[in-house]
Amino acid sequence: NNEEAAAKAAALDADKGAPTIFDKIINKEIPSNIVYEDEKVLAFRDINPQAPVHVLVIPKSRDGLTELGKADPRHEEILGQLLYAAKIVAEKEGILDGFRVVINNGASACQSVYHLHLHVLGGRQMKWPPG
Ligand code: D5M
Repeated sequence: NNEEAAAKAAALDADKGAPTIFDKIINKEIPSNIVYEDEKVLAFRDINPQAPVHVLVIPKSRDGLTELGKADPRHEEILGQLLYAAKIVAEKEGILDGFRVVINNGASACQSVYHLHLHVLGGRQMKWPPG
C-alpha cells in the first residue's frame, strides 16, 4: 500500500544519508516540545500522540542508526543511554508505575521516520498485544 511504499522510500533515502524531520528538531529549525535533553539524547512530545503521554527519545547523532536493525557494536553505548533516557522521561511524566517503550523497525512495523527513536507511552491502561 501507499504507506508501506512511502516508508520504504524514506528508509532508502535515510540509508544514503538524507536528513529526516528529526534533524530539524535536533537543530531547532522546527519547534518541538522538549521533555528531556542531554549531550547525546533528545526527548520530545510526539506530534500525533497515541496516549496521554507519548514522547519520542532519539540520539542527537544518527550515526547510521536509521533503524534498530542497523545497530552494530559501536552503538551499544548510545542504545543504553536511550533506554535510560526513556526511564527518566517516564519518571518526569509521572508514569513510572506503568509505561511502554516501543521501537517500530522497518516498513512492516510502521516505521515512518528513519532516525532511530523510542516511543515512550503511558498515562492510560495499555493493551496487549499491540496492533
Ligand atoms: O514514528 C514516527 C513518529 O514521529 C510518529 O509517531 C509521528 C512523529 N513525528 C513526526 N514528525 C514529528 C514532529 N515534527 N514532531 C514530533 N513528532 C513527530 P514511527 O515509529 O517512525 O512510525
